[in-house]
Amino acid sequence: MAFYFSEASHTFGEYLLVPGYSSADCVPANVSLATPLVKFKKGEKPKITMNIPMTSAIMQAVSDDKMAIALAKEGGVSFIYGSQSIAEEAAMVARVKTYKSGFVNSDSNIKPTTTLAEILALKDSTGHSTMAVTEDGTPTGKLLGIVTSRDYRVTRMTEDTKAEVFMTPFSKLVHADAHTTLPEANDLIWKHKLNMLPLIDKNQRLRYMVFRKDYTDNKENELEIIDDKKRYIVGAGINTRDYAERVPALLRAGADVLCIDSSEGFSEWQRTTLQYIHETFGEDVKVGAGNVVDRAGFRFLAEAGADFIKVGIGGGSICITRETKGIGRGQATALIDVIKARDEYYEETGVYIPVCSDGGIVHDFHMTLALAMGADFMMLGRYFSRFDESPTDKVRINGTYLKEYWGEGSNRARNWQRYDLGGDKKLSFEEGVDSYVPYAGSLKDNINITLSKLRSTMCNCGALTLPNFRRDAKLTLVSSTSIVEGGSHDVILKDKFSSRD
Ligand code: RVP
Repeated sequence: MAFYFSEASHTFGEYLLVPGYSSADCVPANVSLATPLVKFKKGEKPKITMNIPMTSAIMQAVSDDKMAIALAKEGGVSFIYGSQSIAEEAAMVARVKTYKSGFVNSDSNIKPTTTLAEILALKDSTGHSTMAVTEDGTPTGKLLGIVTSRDYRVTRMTEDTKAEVFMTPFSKLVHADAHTTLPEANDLIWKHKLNMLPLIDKNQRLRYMVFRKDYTDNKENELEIIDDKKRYIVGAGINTRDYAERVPALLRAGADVLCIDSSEGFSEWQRTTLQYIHETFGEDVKVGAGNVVDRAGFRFLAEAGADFIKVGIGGGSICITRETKGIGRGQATALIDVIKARDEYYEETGVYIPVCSDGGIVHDFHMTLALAMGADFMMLGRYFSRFDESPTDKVRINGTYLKEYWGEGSNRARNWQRYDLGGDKKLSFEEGVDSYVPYAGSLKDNINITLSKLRSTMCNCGALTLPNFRRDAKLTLVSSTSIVEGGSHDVILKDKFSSRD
């Protein structure tokens, strides 16, 4: 006879936290959200610690190099999507690792012969008014001058006027050597009252631009996570088919951590992949695995050598696996079960394997509940897809700005490796949808709000660190009537679009 779990499976929305005692030092400013990304032995430190408990999903619509840089600046880690060629994925990783905060690679470049009409069109498409005039029009060509919107007057000049007529020529530019540090560049910007300082090499070729407007941004990333060479930390998704080629390419590009991206991880393919990577490249190469939804799945991946384990099947916002295949488990119940297994494993072996709650976060408080239930961090798709930094298009429909967001199991992504059960190399049926999400602005602004809610709730529960939060949290299941009581009720809302995030 089949096995039946004694308890129904629940989602985050069915739980609430009951506050605990808060002492006077229990204020949001004292809260640390530091959390391990990869496994470690009792008494030792993990190889990678994040400063916030957030990773961005291994998805085409979520995690590219731009997202990875923005999230690393705030203290979390992106996993670059693996459903692209090995060369393209490695190039994205390399772009994160070579990125220098505050040093911008010029994206608006023109030649001396570029006309005013072309300059105006370029400004419209990039949104940037500062343009480098280089000999060959490339971002690293010989710098001959700069054009900004202060150099031309559209009403007084004909559209065929060439840049060389009105640009600020190189002879009049304040510039600096390519090896200038950020503080030195900022000093020059202040001293000469510049908006932008070009950095050039010994052959006068443009290397970077440092902007005055970025000055505050460069100073504000207290939680950023960097490696020992001061480069941003980045993760990358892999699959259980082409790992022998993909993994070395990603490691060469500088990936700090890998994750097997699969809808269901309790499989021989995951064990083979983990063992191959650890035997070939050593235990120092860190690889997460998943997804699982119960104790048995956790034990299996722990014993196979996973460096962190992801929990969640069918709870993703774009995921239709439960409807299509009838597999999965309520995210909260799955997480609680796996957390018990993690703690048991730690007791037995002295090895702590971080657990990631992947998918199904709808409101900010769901993250707080996942952490209270014991998750070390979350992986989020929909949440990040709404921001400026996600790779997808922003579209305006009926006066509202939306961003596109599609599942890796949708026909659009065609990430068959994620659902691979050893058969044909194709997606036999869809397990994800193609959708829109409301556009929400910048990652930084949104994360700040989310994390301030999290810190505030932790203080209500008397916890200043995540380990203490999960140790002391008191959680209660709520009835459907008390869920109604939890929202505004029995009043007529003035603003029917009030946000509940
Ligand atoms: P969400 O944050 O709820 O949007 O969920 C994101 C998660 O959904 C991903 O991290 C992944 O585990 C899962 N996913 C991605 N694609 C699909 C699909 O097409 N079914 N599911």
